[in-house]
Amino acid sequence: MKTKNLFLAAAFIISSVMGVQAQNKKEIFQVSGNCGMCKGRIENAAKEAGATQASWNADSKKLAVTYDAATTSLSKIQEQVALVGHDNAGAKASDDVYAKLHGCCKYDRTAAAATDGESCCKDGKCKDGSCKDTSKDCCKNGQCEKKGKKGKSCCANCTKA
Ligand SMILES: [Cu+2]
Repeated sequence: MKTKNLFLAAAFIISSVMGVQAQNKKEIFQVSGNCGMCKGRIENAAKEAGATQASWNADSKKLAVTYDAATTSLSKIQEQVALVGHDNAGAKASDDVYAKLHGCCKYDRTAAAATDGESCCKDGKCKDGSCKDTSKDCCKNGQCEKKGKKGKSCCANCTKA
């Protein structure tokens, strides 16, 4: 009896360890959008593509996803998010789908273009003239951020270069 219990305990521990190793990956990437409706749409699309967790932040425009790399991939998630109308770091929505988005969801595509690394940042700094607020001189993931202050991107105020 004791041996059996020990065996069960060992089996349980081994299976939990293997469970943790179910190739769970966490990624954060940029997704264009505006409002709560966008949030629901983006997160649903990510889950439809196999993400176990998806959380989009309307301020930072960042989508955090958790997924099992054995069943889906980052690009699958990004393509699904684009399929429902939201440009993102890995895929671009078609003009048709974008045109059908609710009025409040029609994010500024020119501003989104300005948040990519090339148009907004150069050598880790905001390009001259690309950001109105030149005190925000750090670039991270293609977005300008104020030095030492995490979060809010000043790319929202970017003027197209
Ligand atoms: Cu919206």
